[in-house]
Amino acid sequence: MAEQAKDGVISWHPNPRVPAYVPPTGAVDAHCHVFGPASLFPFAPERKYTPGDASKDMLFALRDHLGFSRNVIVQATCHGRDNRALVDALRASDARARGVASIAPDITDVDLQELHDAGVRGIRFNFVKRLVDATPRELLQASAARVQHLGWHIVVYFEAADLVELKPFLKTLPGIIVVDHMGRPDVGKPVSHPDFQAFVKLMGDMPNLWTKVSCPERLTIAGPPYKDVLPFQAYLIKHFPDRVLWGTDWPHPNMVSHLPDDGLLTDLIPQIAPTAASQHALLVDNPMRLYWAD
Ligand code: 0GY
Repeated sequence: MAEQAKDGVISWHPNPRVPAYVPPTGAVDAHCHVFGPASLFPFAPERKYTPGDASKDMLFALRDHLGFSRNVIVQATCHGRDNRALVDALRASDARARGVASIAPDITDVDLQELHDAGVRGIRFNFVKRLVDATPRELLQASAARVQHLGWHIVVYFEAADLVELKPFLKTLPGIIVVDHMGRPDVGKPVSHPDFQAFVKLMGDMPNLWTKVSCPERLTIAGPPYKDVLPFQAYLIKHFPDRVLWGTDWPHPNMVSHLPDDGLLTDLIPQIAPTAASQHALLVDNPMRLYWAD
């Protein structure tokens, strides 16, 4: 099994290659995380896994190594609703990182504004059962309502099997909604399969729905270089060029099948976004619109 909640797993490649592909100037890695250090920012008591520390300095060094300019750091479930490690990284980034936080609906306006000032521009709802216990939908809707005045968006992470059940809920959410990792399609079935096409149809029906064409390393059955996932990424980029984001997912929490090489992941970009225009939209225009509009 490629993913499971396990403790102390270091899932990042120790020596990612320098990509041959050079991202456009200003490129954004729009899905990555920081973990700890646990001595300063302890993991949440309710977490389902305890990763190794993955510091902001390591993340920023990887950004430079891969040829990116900016990061979007996404709150992971192991830190629960304690966004201190995220805020610490954002404040140290010299405005080159923005964040997606996890909040409780009763967060104060002062705390929300503090997150905004640090660079948070969205909140994340996680529905993956191995990662979190369920939160009542009314509380999520209340959280969504709390962040509208700040112009934030909502990131959702779910398994493909849960799309049908989640669809009515997604339609109640205000503003832009970003679906992590293409809604986690089963890449053992073709792009034309009704399951993936149901996600495509939802993208067509909801002009406020975006997605991250990320995580081939999680979705693959074949393994690197992830040839079985590329058609899904390419399809979404082709059909929704102005509503797609790309990210490394460093430090790849819960990956146990192999250590993903972030240089390889970067080198796959021209295979999923074959033109300079589509690469620029994916890596610069779209994330800048969502995270650096101000
Ligand atoms: C990801 C994927 C995973 C972890 C989390 O919040 C999290 O803990 O999202 C995963 O295990 O699939 O996007 O980082």
